[in-house]
Amino acid sequence: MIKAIISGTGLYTPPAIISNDELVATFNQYVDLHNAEHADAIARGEQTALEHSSSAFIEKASGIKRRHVIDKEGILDPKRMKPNIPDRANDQPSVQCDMAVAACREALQQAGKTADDVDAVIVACSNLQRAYPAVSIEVQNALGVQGFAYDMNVACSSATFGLQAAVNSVENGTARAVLVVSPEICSGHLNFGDRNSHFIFGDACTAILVEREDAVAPAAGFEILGTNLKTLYSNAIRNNFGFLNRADDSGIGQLDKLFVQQGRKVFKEVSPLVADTIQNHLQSLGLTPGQLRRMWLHQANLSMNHLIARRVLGRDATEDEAPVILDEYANTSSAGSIIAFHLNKDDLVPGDVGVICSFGAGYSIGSVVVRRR
Ligand code: CO8
Repeated sequence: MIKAIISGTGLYTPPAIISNDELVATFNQYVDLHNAEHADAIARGEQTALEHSSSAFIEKASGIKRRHVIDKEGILDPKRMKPNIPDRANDQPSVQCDMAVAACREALQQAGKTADDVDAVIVACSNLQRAYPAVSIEVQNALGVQGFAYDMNVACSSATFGLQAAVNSVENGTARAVLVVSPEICSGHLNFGDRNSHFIFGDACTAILVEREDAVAPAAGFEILGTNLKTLYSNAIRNNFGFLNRADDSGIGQLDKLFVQQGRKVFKEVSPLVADTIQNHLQSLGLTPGQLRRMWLHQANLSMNHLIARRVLGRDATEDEAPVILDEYANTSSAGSIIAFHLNKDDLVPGDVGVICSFGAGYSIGSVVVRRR
């Protein structure tokens, strides 16, 4: 049987950074403007005054300290509260394509490969900027990859689900190598006027090169021991933006459709599911949690990751065992666990076993167990 190897990873980090203090200052200005504008209705009890946000709350509740974004000025304008990303002509590369190409080039370079060695590109992410032509085919064209490409979306689990698709293609011989790339522009779909969620997300793009074993030097990369995917329907995290919105005459369809969630419910329901999924996956591979050298977990909430790691290991994990990138990047949806892997994999020694695990909307959970070669 052909084995699949992760031979390279790449990361594109937008240079612009927004600190919690900067985000909160804008949010509070927005609140003051809003409350002043609706002062009469608030005084009559017809509207509720909006409340200020706080950096201390954000860091304590989530572990997030700052986030990288595609555009800072637009988000920090209290009268705008969204990134300013100008439309591009059809003959120009899209923003997601630019991010994807940068991340893919790093993954190829790390693996010592070129576009000629790759047969497929999967763009796997939470939000795609258009329906068609597929962003993945645009990326394929920009890189000069022959073969095929397709887009897929499983929210925060897009990259791990994409990894399973890549492993399948490599193992069944339909592709020698597959790039799985996740250009996440979460700021484009975040309600920066919602106190409960305005701080949650950031932007980034990751890429992973999956190759067949015989194309990779014996001591290079990570062998993929197994992938395990799980989904369970839930309305607790939703994004109702869609092509049918304009077909609704009630007015509801025309409202801006942005990310919404019941954060506490998600926390409580998803954490045990994730721990069980990892444990069951390890067991099915004949491994025990004690053999895990590292967990590259989805980066949504620090306490959630502590809880999951504790449930899996039966004790608290050190930061070396469960690295955190959430403080710097915030939640970058499907890119999060891959950023953690990309930045914290080179110190592992041959034989070390780790798990890349994503979780999020759907609900969706993806577990990928790897072993350093
Ligand atoms: N500043 C100050 N106080 C605040 C703020 C704020 N910004 N926000 C809330 N509070 C207050 C509340 O009013 C509440 O006050 P009180 O106790 O008086 O009622 C108190 O703080 C506690 O509020 P919560 O219970 O809401 O706070 P939590 O401790 O639960 O923390 C979190 C909120 C951080 C959101 C937390 O619940 C969490 O992280 N949960 C996990 C969520 C998660 O993992 N979600 C995954 C979603 S991502 C995904 O899968 C799809 C992504 C697709 C990408 C989309 C791009 C946009």
